Amino acid sequence: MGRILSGVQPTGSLHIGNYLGALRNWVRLQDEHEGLFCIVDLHALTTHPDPAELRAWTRNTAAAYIAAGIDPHKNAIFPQSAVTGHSELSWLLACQTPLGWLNRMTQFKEKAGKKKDQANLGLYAYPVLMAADILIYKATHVPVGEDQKQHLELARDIAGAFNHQYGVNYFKLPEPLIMETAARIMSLRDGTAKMSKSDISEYSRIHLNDDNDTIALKIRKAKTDPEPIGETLESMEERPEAINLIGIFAALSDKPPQDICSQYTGSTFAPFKNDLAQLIIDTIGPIRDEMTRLLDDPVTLDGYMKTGAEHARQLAAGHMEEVYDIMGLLRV
Ligand code: AQP
Repeated sequence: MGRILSGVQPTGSLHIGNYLGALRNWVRLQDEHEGLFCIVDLHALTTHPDPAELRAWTRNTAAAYIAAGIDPHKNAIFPQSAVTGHSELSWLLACQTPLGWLNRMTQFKEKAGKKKDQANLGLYAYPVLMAADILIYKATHVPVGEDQKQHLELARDIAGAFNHQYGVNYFKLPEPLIMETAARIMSLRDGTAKMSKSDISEYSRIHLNDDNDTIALKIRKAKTDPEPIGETLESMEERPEAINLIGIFAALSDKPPQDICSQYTGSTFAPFKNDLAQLIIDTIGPIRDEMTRLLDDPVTLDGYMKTGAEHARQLAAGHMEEVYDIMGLLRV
């Protein structure tokens, strides 16, 4: 049985992009893998969250994992910062990582934008911490979306550099699990931009805790064009917003996008949007209700995270001792 590691940043309320691109796929993987699902609060610090909000979003993210179907009795669900080894290993791995490798990371370039000199070191070193997240548990597989592929590649390179530097075969290279069912969901306001927690427009995304009226309103307001739905996806190539809505419909109904296109060919967006809103409500509604139930009982929710953290700490501690030993750090 392989061991998988993945996480989401507690930087806001999770959206259907996080659900369709990550959470839903983790749920599908949990039967055949040992799962470690962290709430990556250390990564979130790169965005300087308000402390009270960070705590609240951490609980909210844990509740979303469980409500989406990740079984806390079978998988470890925990805040990344609860296992101090993540930060420790990150430093040890940073010392094996040439700057040139980090300079190639496109996500840093995108997130830092033109103000590169003002970006913090944490944002730059983000992929090293991600490598530590994976390697500290010797995870065999990492479910990744398109956007994280480059970071996983770097984690493999760092593991290889460590092995080479110390003449060991300690870290096995983690394999990407490219999920066929993982969908990349774009903003409801701009079909060329990823749906994101940090987008300033609330109307760009559907949160997992949106109520039914809000979901219906956001879908009604989602940007489209006056043209009817085309016969094929290719015929709609220049219409990213239309393609995105069809993609969301397809992902939620577990069908190929072309099937949805064929089903609605010639239709205007109004009836399509009604059906899409209903489909989202049917999927998200039960998750939202379960999240509310979990958040109303923080003692139980924190208890799940405590148990998850204890298991993760145990795994991590053994590996850290081995790493310290390999590197010649004297343990007194
Ligand atoms: N729009 C998306 N479509 C598909 N998958 C997505 N993911 C995020 N957005 C989409 C997947 O969710 C996981 C965790 O993401 P994250 O929150 O740790 O970081 P992110 O990718 O930066 O997500 P956001 O929403 O854009 O957050 P902010 O705005 O805080 O940066 C990943 O597996 C990711 O692929």
